[in-house]
Amino acid sequence: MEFIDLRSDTVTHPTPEMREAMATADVGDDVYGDDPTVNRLQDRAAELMGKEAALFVPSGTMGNLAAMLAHCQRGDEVIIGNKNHSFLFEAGGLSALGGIHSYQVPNQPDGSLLAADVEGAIRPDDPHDPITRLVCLENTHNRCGGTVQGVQYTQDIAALAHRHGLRVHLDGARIFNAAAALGVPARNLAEPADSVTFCLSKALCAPVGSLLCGDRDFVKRAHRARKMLGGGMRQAGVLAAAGMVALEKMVSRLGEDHERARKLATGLGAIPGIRLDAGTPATNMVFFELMPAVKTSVNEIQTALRAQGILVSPTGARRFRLVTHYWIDDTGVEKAVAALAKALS
Ligand code: TLP
Repeated sequence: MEFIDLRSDTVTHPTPEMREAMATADVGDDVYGDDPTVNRLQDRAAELMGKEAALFVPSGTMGNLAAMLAHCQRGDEVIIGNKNHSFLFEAGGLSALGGIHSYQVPNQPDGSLLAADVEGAIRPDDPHDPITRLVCLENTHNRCGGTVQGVQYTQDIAALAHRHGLRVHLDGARIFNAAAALGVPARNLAEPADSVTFCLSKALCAPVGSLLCGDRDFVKRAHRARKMLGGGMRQAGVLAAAGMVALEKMVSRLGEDHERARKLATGLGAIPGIRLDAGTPATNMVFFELMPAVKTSVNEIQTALRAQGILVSPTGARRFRLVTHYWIDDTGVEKAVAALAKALS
């Protein structure tokens, strides 16, 4: 059975054009810096983010961790949203592998951090305290609903951090979705941050890979961190080739996913028992909750949908996140709405 897979935009298969590019890619040993396709991808990524340099890494998780290792020493502290992906879902790598302490401040419902919370979290120069080194932002903000942080917000938080001698890392796994929603170039969102990670393997359909971008010195340190984490790859040009197609062909169509997410939300919002999150969808994610009157559990709903060819995953005891992407068309949206209506009837 062909599934309509709404669990994430990470489930996207490479497009036929990507497979073709992968099959014919020029390759070399990237640990020697010899892979021409990886080098091209890194140059293009740096250009798109308005940074001096970029590093190809296997995953968003590794990109974020390599960034933290490059910015921080053991015992340093990062200020991070309590719903940020790096804090919630990256297996605690910053503490476990980096020896980095985290100071969590609350994400507001729109995913932003309050400037006052960030400022209040900065440690005094006191031997009792860890040294605050870094502020971590996320855009779009996954757990807060795929929400979008504006350019002004990013500039304001970065200016505050820089005033205090701190650096800023942006987890821009879906920065192109944020840019599409705002109608601005992604580099405007990346510019205020000292480093940015973005992913090729989410809404952009590449099978593997993320880019970590920043100035040359930063990327040199991140390169060592990547090696330490086992992320040095050899003929990675076969992956980078798909990444090039992702950047050249897939970025400009992200608005279609946002439009389908809106259609999906409209359909779901009309089903008795479903309460959409306020403002959803901001981009390609639709979040909703089951109303108290619904006695069917999220797991039962998941199973019932699977039997109808629809894959979803709960994000809480009563909550779901549905994500649109390249492989979800209008018929897929209609079928998903009909299947949920049936599961809840
Ligand atoms: N997000 C995934 C996973 O949590 C399963 C998803 O389905 O949304 N930053 C952000 C904002 C992310 O959403 C993710 C992945 C990552 C980092 C990590 O990227 P990977 O999975 O490539 O390590």
